[in-house]
Amino acid sequence: MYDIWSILGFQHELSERYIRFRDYKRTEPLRSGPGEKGNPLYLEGEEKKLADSLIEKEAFNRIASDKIALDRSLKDVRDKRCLDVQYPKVLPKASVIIIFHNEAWSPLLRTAHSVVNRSPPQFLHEVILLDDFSDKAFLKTDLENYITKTWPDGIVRLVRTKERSGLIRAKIAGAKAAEGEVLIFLDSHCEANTGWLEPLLSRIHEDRTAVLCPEIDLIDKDTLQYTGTGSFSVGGFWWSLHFSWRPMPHHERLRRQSDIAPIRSPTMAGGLFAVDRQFFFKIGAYDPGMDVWGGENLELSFRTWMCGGKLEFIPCSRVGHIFRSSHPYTFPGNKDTHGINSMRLAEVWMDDYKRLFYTHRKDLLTQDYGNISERKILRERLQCKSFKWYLDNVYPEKFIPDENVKAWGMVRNPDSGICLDTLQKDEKTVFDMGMFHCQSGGSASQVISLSNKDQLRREEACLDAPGGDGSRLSLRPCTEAKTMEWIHFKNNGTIVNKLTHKCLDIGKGTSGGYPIMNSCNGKDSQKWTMQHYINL
Ligand code: LR7
Ligand code: MN
Repeated sequence: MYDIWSILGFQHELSERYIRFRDYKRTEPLRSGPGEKGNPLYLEGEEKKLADSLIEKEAFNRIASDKIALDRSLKDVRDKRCLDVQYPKVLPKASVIIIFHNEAWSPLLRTAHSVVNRSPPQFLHEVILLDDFSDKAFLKTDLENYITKTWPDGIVRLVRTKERSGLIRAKIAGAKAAEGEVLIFLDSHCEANTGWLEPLLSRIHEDRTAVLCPEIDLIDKDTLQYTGTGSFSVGGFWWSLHFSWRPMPHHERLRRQSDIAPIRSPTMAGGLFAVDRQFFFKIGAYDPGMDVWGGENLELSFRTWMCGGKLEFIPCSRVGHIFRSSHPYTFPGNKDTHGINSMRLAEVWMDDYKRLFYTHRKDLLTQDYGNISERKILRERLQCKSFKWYLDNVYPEKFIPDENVKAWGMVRNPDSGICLDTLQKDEKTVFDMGMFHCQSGGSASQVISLSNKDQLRREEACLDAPGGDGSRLSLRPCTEAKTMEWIHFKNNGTIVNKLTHKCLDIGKGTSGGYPIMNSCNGKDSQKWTMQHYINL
């Protein structure tokens, strides 16, 4: 339990600066204090009360965060094999762009400190704090003074937008202000961990078309505990155009030569990534017509793959992010910016597949998404590939509800006018299937496909019915189980489980009906139609 610098008698303050300019493989400062080594901080008494009273407004525990050193130490959570990797001595330099709007003091500055302290100085061109028109008083002169006092060498600089731009235009502004060869974007509540920078830069050095995400570790919003992600998931998407995490697919496991090799991913979460500056602008930066929050992450992901780049997660690069419970800032005009931004993305990049987005977001059809001609010209000019190419080559596991299926749409019992319905439950959990009045306008939670593999499924989950008479059906991750296979007889309307030979039926409870399994009896409650028949 010692580090070489304390043995040599350096004060920590001093030794950190010294090491910063000499040896970037420095050890973490040896300190004990709240939150050090990424440990959790539990508040008590009055402090806890105060923290609880603020949590709704701030969407994380600001009191705990404020008690933790702005340059706290972290545990090195990397795979041990990362320590043996030799990176080139000469690498392109990075501009790290931290965008923020009304961010709390301690997370913002902890992000900046973590970047400066854990980046080899020869590879760090600058850190840009890009203020998207915050109005909190402490983000004015107090912040300016803190920056000049703390980093007199000017490595950290503040750039402010002249109006509220939203995070997408703020990122464009940051990229324009940056001078480094490589751009690295971070949210304003992150902590870069040991060795985070070199693997990103060296991969870009190798391939200028690679857009790279660090592995995103978890900083707990209540205790600020830093926990390494162990999952090495990849990014996907829902047809509603929300980002999702999914397990690394089998073909990618096979392709990779080592457990610490880059992981190809169809999409990124959006906030934390590195990209060659020239390549970023070449493929169209971001769509400046997108407002406030949402959609730009999938837009950049699709565009990167379709226009000649690639998207990868880098296991040896680790950055933590505070996952907050809500957005602690306003949405001017109260617009559904995710929805409207996603329309722009669907219209420009998804070709015919935009139909599946609108199937899930019928409510948006009347919305005005503005002018997209510039983005269409961009796609034309870059000669980007089709969305079908993307699905076939980059995301072949993605289930397409109306392709390679026997039938799809609402599963309706004509007698009662009731349809199978997930009741909007989270498809990543296991739950009992529900039912509801059929929504003629279309509701995503009623869109079910009978696939060519005879599974009755939603996007990610399948109907499973192993039980006997009166048992309920569950929606759970699709497997090869026979209890997940079904035959739909169009002539008599029955939907029969292949293993149990029971029929889909309607049970009655105190709070309405729900689907159950029963011995087939020819009654009206066992007759079903599917909305669209393709091949049955
Ligand atoms: O108007 C705004 N202006 C801003 O500058 C609104 C926000 N911001 C800043 C804000 O201060 C923050 O630093 O933008 C950043 C992102 O906002 P968050 O933290 O509220 O977003 P998020 O973490 O909930 O959202 C994720 O999805 C967004 C979609 O638009 C962005 O891509 C975020 O960057 C992204 N964050 C991540 O991917 C972090 C890792 C999450 C995971 C997994
Ligand atoms: Mn964030």
